[in-house]
Amino acid sequence: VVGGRFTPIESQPWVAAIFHSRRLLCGGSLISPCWVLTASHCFDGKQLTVYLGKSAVNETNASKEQKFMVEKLIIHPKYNSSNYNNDIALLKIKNQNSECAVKTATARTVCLPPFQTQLPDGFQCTIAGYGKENQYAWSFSNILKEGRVNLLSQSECRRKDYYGDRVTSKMFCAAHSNWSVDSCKGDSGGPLVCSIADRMFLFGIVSWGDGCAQRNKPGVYTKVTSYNRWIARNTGLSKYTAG
Ligand code: 4AZ
Repeated sequence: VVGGRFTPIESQPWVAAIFHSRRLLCGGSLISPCWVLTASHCFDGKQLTVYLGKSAVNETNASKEQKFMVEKLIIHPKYNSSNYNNDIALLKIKNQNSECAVKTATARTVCLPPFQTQLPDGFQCTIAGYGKENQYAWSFSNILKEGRVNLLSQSECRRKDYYGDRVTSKMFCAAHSNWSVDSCKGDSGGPLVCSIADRMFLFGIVSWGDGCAQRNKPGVYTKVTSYNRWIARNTGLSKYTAG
């Protein structure tokens, strides 16, 4: 995350850190005890480890974190790796005792918004992740960060000087009013959450953008409200879950 601030995992306890070997690969969000929602473009079928409750990437706090392997990886069948359309994937997680996540102060589920819920343009939401703190950084952030961004209208984001028709109806854009806050490399797969009536709902999955925190180049997010039925069908969860 560019801009924003460091945050304890307790503030974003649905955040999952997805590792390949010892390296951070992507973020994700816990949507039920056994399921993490993330981005398709993160994967090429390697062996993955998922952590919940991680405030710092290179520190292990056994009393706070939970470690899982991936029992099942479901990439959206219409994922298009050339334009990142349908950039959404589900990970079924289990630990060494074949158990799913346990709700604690550092790990809990996030709500899925009802199908096709539309928030107003300009609505303020929060992104979180362990990704780069600026576009040119050599490494990811060690500490989890969060930042506030505002939802942009589809028409603004499809302007020629923004992204034109690279932004599909299954994507939306979000940015800070002065372009100082954005998701960045390493945040992919992680959450954009919006608070409604004091509940946090997962509206977006960090997907792509031209660089990070660049003028007229907002972050682009997978529109989670287009996928309720796909998520329900593949997880057996009802249409949406309450955290
Ligand atoms: C990336 O490379 C990436 N500024 C993620 C998010 C954004 C740009 C790039 C949005 O994973």
